[in-house]
Amino acid sequence: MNDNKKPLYFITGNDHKFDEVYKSFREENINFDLLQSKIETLEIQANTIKEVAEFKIKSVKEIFKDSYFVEDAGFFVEDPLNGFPGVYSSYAFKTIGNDGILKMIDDYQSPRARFEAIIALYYKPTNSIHYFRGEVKGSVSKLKRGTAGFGFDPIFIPDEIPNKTFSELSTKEKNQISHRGRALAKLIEFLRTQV
Ligand code: ITT
Repeated sequence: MNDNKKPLYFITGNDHKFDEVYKSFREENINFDLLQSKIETLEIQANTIKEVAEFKIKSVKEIFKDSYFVEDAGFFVEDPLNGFPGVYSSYAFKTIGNDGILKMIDDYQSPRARFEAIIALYYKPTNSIHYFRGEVKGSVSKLKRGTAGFGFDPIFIPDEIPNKTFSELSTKEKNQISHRGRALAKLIEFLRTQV
């Protein structure tokens, strides 16, 4: 850790998420050192990912003396699944996985989906919570394609790069257009203005 930089903790048990955020972070010239924490947070079942993130960040308030953030994300198949799995993404991925989602969509002509991410930051200098949202819209591939990334990446085709799934992009390419990358850009902009 660079001594001149302040620690900033990203609390996540998901190493893929941390890796994506870390790669974006290290390209930015900001005065924070990003560290991963796998401390247990309380994860509630709620109607929006913002509520999940809000509960999570408040549940570890007394533990950190430095600033920290959590990030909650969801995969929403708007058409034809009316937003499923959304807030149930983690559970749906573990149980039915990408194959299960593809089976539910079946031969539907042009399925539409989006990823949404909410970063909740607990900023210690002012003892305040800040939220940063990111979204990416696209379609669902007929088959799983690609080997990079994680979760629903092999079946999501972003509108910005309509011939590739997220799993066929490098981390850098994914970060430029992804829900997480977009939320992170807003967090970084905020942190820049604070130092
Ligand atoms: P945390 O410890 O940070 O909570 P998590 O894996 O539980 O990690 P989320 O609840 O934020 O993460 O995400 C729910 C699920 O949504 C996750 O398990 C993935 O299956 C999926 N997901 C989230 N972001 C994704 C991405 O960028 N690409 C593909 N799938 C993603």
